[in-house]
Amino acid sequence: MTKSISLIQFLIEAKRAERITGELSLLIEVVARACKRISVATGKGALGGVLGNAGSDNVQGEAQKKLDVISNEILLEANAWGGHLAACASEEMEDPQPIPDAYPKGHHLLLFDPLDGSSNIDVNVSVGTIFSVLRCPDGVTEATTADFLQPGTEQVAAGYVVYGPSTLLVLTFGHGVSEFTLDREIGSFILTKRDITIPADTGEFAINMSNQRHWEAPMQRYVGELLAGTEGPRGRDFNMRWVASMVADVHRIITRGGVFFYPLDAKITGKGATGKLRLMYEANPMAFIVEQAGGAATTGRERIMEIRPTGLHQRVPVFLGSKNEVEIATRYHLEADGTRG
Ligand code: P6P
Repeated sequence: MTKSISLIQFLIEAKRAERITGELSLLIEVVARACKRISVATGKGALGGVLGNAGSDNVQGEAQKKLDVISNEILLEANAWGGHLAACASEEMEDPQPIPDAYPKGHHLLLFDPLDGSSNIDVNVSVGTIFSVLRCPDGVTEATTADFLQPGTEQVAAGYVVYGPSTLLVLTFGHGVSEFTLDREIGSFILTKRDITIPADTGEFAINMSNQRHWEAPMQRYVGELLAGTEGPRGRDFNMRWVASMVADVHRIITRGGVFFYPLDAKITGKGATGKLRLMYEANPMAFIVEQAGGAATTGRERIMEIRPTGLHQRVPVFLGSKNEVEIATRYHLEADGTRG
């Protein structure tokens, strides 16, 4: 039987190989430990008295689930005292939270969606935590929102934990993508896949079809061709999946390929918004992971990781997954804009 490698051993080896710093390896270990606690909380369901709404709204005016608030608190408390962070930012908090003065500050900024897909909690569908790590600008001890507004190419690590039939951590720090499975008997994340790659082609797409009548013309064209199957220009049939939990949909793509879309639509632009999903703690970390696995991630018009952020909770369209499909859908949008021959 091959010797199992725990997350902490994997991180120590990466530090020894100078692929990450000691501070970053501590940060990742602390986040993973916090996610073990979130896994326990979500796993209790009704027995834990943690289902339903918290009675408050997040910064986007969305009703917060009790587990949104609990998960956010778990991540903040776990990261407060280790000396690896200057500040945290979260979907659940309007402004960044600095590390308390009682504790030493580190050189990293941590952003997270503590419980993405939480609308699925009450119907027992997989949810997850998404996190992104940036360097705190040199000389900054009291990080402000402006210090977080770095493009996705500046990320030094990104990951997600999916709380499904098993609890899985998928992680990159720019040297490929690895998957760890939580062994509940020993309480450790154990390496179960390394150097994950996404096939360039796929026969499976993920999109919320109920928005079809609101999509832009190039999105109508692209999805119409997939639905036309063997009788259409693509000459093959496609399958569709939509969990409505980004972490679960992205993990399926990381595992077997596929392409995920949350495009602009008239409902979104009608509200004056620039997308549904958040750039800093959903799109950027997922884009980093997908690109490190050989996939692609655009807004339909530009590479997600090259966007220069203008706001901590900025929203963007997301096209990500199997490279060749992302490129076709993106090309249709650029052709429609007249910016690509
Ligand atoms: P819709 C969950 O609320 C989320 O932010 C993502 O996890 C998910 O992909 C998307 O929204 C689902 O949106 O409009 O299908 O409910």
